[in-house]
This record gives sequence, structure tokens and C-alpha cells, in this order.
Amino acid sequence: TAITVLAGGVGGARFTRGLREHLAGTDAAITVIANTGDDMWLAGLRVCPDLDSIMYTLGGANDDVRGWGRVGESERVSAELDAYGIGWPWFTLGDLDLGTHIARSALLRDGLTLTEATEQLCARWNLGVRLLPVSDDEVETNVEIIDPADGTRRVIHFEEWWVRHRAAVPARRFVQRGIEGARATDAAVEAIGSADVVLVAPSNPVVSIGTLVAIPGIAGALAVTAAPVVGVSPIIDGRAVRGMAEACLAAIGVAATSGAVARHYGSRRSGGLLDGWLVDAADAAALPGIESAGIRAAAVPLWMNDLPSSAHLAADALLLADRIR
Ligand code: GDP
Ligand code: FO1
Ligand code: CA
Repeated sequence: TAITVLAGGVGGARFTRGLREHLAGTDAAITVIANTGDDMWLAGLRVCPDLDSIMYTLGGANDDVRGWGRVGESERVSAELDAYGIGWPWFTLGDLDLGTHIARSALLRDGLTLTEATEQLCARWNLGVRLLPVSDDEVETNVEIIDPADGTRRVIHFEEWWVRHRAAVPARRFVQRGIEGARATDAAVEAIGSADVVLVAPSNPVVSIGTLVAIPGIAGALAVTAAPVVGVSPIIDGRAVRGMAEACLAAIGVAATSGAVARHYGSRRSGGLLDGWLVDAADAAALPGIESAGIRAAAVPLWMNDLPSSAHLAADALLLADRIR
């Protein structure tokens, strides 16, 4: 069986780690298509937060306490960059993490695509899954805010809104800079088309899955694939359990509930994304509303607190897909 996962950073990485665990010892092949809208050039280097969260988490090198970057990290180089006034002082590139960004930038400068560079970086980690960026083109999620200092409209990088302002400044809207001219990679389109099951990880519905699905080529591939498309809610009991999904949903006028996110994604039968949707046991009351929107739904525990709970969640997603097929 071929299983393709659409993923953002932390939620996508934890879910995929569970899926890999659940399928260990089988001949199932996992392909992960990762969001690239958070990517940026910083200090002359290409930084890809979601690809790296997945690579480090599956490689066993992620700092799971902090949630991002390398475990056992040090920050000597970033202090030097700060002293030169290079980069963003509020965005720390750790020394080990910088090794990844330097290697990636070297490969890109040699003319490799991001897909090829990612494959080469991942070869070192023995991930047991194929990791693909959704696009080789540069797409950058920006956030329109009203500057609290002077009341003017400003457009800033998503990371500035999230890491510098901690999402405390309301986002008026999200803009994917460069998306019109971008294309999904052939590899990503093919991974959706040839999949037996497509899973939408419990990732940020706006800036991770929203951006990924908006890349030209992805929605079309999802519309025609023979595989059932099953998603997992990133909202449990009205809250994003980690991260800033609530603030992102508010900006696009979607309530932070598992039912509202399902209806926002929509039923594949009526031009949307989903055939199936998992909500948490605490959200079982949302099931009828989701089903009446044309999406098969089930309530199961959605907390990915450790490897067993993540693996169990992945198994539940595959079970729902089996019931749809
Ligand atoms: P990011 O790119 O690092 O922000 O990560 P993602 O976009 O992949 O996912 C972030 C979202 O994952 C958060 O906003 C949460 O809504 C969701 N999430 C995180 N941990 C869990 C969990 O244990 N269970 C579920 N269901 N969702 C989670
Ligand atoms: N998150 C932070 O809160 N502070 C940082 O300084 C920071 C640095 C950083 C460097 C590389 C990287 O891949 C991720 C990094 N993150 C940092 C996490 C990341 O910005 C976000 O959590 C995700 O992009 C949110 O989707
Ligand atoms: Ca992200």
C-alpha cells in the first residue's frame, strides 16, 4: 500500500512518526508532502521549518520539548550573526540546525531543486519515508497586520508574526506571495495520484494545509485521485493543542472547532478536500454536522502525546479510510 500524507511542521511530524510506527514491518510505503510556505532566505541560507521539523522528528533528532530545531543544540554562531546585525535577532538558528541550512543552500546553489536537495539531506537520517516539498518554487506566507505602534497596514513574514509577535497582533489576512507562479512538483502530484490512501495530518488548517492545497496542481490531484482522503482534526475541544491555529482560523473567519474546520475543508464530493474526518472523543457531538456536510466522520482520541498514542491515531485514520474505500 502507498500512503501519502499532507503535512505541516510539528503536527505533521508527530502524526507521520505515529504512522511509520504503526506500519513498521509491513510493505507499506509512506510519502510525506510538506508545506513550504514558512520557508525563507535568512543570513543567505534557505530555511525550511516544516521540512526540517519532519526530517528531525523522524530522524530522532528533534527537540521535542521546545518543539522545533535540533536536540542538544547550541547557539554560538547565531550570537555572531547577531553581532553583525545579520538575520532576525528574534529568530535563532542553532549551530547544528545551521549545518542543515548550509548544506541545503549549497545544494540549491549547485542547481539542485528543493526536492532533490531534500532527498539528499534526508538520505543521512534513514527516515523510512519519502519526504517531498510540495513545490520547488519559492512561496512565502505573509501576514497583513495593523502595526500597533503607528496604526499603519503592514505585511510581514509569517515567522515574524508568529515568533516575534507571538500571534498577539491580529492577522487581518494571510497572503501566499509567489503562489500564482508556483507549481506543485511532479513528484507530489504523482504521490497523490498513485496513493491508496491520502491522509491530511492534524496540521494548521490555514498556514500549513491551506497553503499546501492552494499550490497550483495539488487541488486538482486531490480531486481526481482514486484514493480516499481522510483528515485528522488539529482542533480538540475548541483548542489548537499546540501552536497558533486559533489565531489563524480567526483571520479567515472559521471557528476553532473540529466541525468548522471540516466544513471549511469541505466534502470531496462537492469540490472540497475530504472524504473522511477524525475528531476527538470530546468532540463527538460534532459528528452529525460533519456527516451531513458529506464527510464520513468518527470520534477517537486525537492527542499525540507519545509514540503509542500517535501510532494509534494513525491506525484509526487508516481504518476510517478502509470504511470509505
Ligand atoms: P507547525 O508547522 O509546526 O505549526 O505544525 P503543523 O501545521 O503541522 O501543526 C500545528 C497544529 O497541529 C497545531 O496548531 C495543533 O492544532 C495541531 N496539533 C499539535 N499537536 C497535536 C496533537 O497532539 N493532536 C492533534 N489532533 N493536533 C495537534
Ligand atoms: N520558533 C521560535 O519560537 N523561535 C525561534 O527562534 C525559532 C527558530 C527556528 C529556526 C529554524 C526552524 O526550522 C524553526 C524555528 N522555529 C522557531 C520554529 C518555527 O518557526 C515555527 O514553530 C513554525 O514554522 C510554525 O509553523
Ligand atoms: Ca509551519
